Amino acid sequence: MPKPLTLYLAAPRGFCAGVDRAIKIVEMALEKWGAPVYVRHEIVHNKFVVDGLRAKGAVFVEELDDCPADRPVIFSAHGVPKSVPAEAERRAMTYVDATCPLVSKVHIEAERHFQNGLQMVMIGHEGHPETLGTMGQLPEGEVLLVETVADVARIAPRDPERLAFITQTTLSVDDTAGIVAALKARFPAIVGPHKEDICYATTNRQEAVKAIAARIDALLVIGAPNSSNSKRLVEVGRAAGCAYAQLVQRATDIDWRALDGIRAVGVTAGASAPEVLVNEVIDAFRDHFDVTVELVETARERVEFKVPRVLREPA
Ligand code: 2E4
Ligand code: SF4
Repeated sequence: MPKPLTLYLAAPRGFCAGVDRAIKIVEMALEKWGAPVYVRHEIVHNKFVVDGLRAKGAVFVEELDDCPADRPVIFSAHGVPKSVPAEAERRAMTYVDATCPLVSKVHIEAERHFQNGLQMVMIGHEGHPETLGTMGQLPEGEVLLVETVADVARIAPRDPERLAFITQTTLSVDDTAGIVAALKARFPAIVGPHKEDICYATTNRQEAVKAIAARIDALLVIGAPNSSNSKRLVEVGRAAGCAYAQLVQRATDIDWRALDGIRAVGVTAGASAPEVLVNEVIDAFRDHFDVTVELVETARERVEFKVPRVLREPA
């Protein structure tokens, strides 16, 4: 007899409005221009999504240099440095920017502070495409990157009185609050957003994990190892007291021996993870346990973003 297990399913989870839009952009570009359509960087950080679009004729590359000038190219949801569209224009390429509007909002913020003569501190993860894209909105040296509270003590701004901060959209809400507090303590004149630039989807997915953390013996986050927002959900689960919290790309990644004897499991998915993989994981649990699914919904999301006009017009 399989043992009883309560599976707490977090909501919201999975695709956000920016991911929905980015995937739609690639699909609509393929319909409009036919294959191949080039995509600079994984459109979103999910192998399943990328493989699906590749099968329809999308070609994923890391740099614009790897794209021929006579085929359309799409920039990923994470955003690109200003040099990328500039180079596409120089080469007279057709391009569509799938940067999430909430990432673009941060780009505009950075530009505005720069125009006002402020140097920027960005809270983000070094090397992440969103961080590279946001820092790349301003000239070299205008954005100082901090990843931790300890980094705040290390930076050497030009003028501590003329500083602003911006953040990556997918950070841990709680860790970021600590970094913002350290910035304000060291640079009382620093200006910034009301709290940070973490988006609604990141915030809501972390809140949902916190709501289930106390009830579960294990947490599985469906998402890719390069997905920042998904990795943050694992950390949030651990910080909220769930000792066993793991990132899994799909059901085959689940370590069933580690889950032996559990009575309650939490399941969520990062903003780039499709719901089919959530269903696959739930079905896998049904093969091992007598499962009761309980939905734990902490927010309802109604955000939708339009695709760029060029894709809404006939070819
Ligand atoms: C763009 C901005 O940034 P992250 O690594 O979490 O990206 P991922 O593709 O996993 O999620 C979608 C996304 C895209 C989130 N923020
Ligand atoms: Fe946009 Fe937030 Fe989704 Fe990122 S996680 S794509 S910022 S809505």
